[in-house]
Amino acid sequence: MRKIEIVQGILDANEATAAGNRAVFDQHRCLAANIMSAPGAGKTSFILRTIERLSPHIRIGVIEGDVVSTVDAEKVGDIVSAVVQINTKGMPESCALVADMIHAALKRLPLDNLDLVLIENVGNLLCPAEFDLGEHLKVVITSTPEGDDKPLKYPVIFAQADVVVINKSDLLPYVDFDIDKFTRAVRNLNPRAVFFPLSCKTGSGVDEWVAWLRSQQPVK
Ligand SMILES: Nc1nc2c(ncn2[C@@H]2O[C@H](COP(=O)(O)OP(=O)(O)O)[C@@H](O)[C@H]2O)c(=O)[nH]1
Ligand SMILES: [Mg+2]
Repeated sequence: MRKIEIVQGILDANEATAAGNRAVFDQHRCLAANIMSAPGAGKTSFILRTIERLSPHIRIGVIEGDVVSTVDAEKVGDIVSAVVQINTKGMPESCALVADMIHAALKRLPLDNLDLVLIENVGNLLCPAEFDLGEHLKVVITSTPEGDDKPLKYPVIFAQADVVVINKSDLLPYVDFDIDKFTRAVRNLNPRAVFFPLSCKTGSGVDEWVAWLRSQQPVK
């Protein structure tokens, strides 16, 4: 009983900080997207493609979460200047970003001059589902080589998603991934998610995602 109270306390504190973060994003009319997936599904590639299509018309900042290393932040830093790296190793929650980390990162981003903040969460389909960061959009990426059963194994994250990206569509001829089966499994958990099958490698399908994202942008 006591343990449950403690866990609930952590989640309540996270909710409060997340609400504060959301208020800061709203105040700056800045759209925030939390990008989640298993390691290697294509979060960094997706962020790079999105920046490539929207910048400089949409001014983009990036928060890069990783357990260790600055590899992704360096890649993103080549094409965008507002990048903050968070390494979660040694922090109380190392398997996901939490609202406190975003609160600290926001102080280091020029929010007055940004329209969109993309947050790359730690590669994991379990922990990130537990922590609201104060984002407006939860984007869950699955990639075709992972198989089409992931919504059955990790229902919480798919149930929360506003956007489900099916990445690596270029590999569909080579892997067993049934898009209809996958879509049905997500729909059973979540009737409102928007789907974008695409390939960050070839760029196919990226325009549809970017057009939708632009439609979500608050007017400055
Ligand atoms: N074939 C193919 N490979 C991709 C695609 N998107 C990403 N990759 C590759 O998948 C690997 C992991 O991508 P990355 O963006 O680092 O994934 P992350 O760990 O989720 O950030 C890299 O080798 C990418 O080049 C895609 O659409 N098709
Ligand atoms: Mg990455």
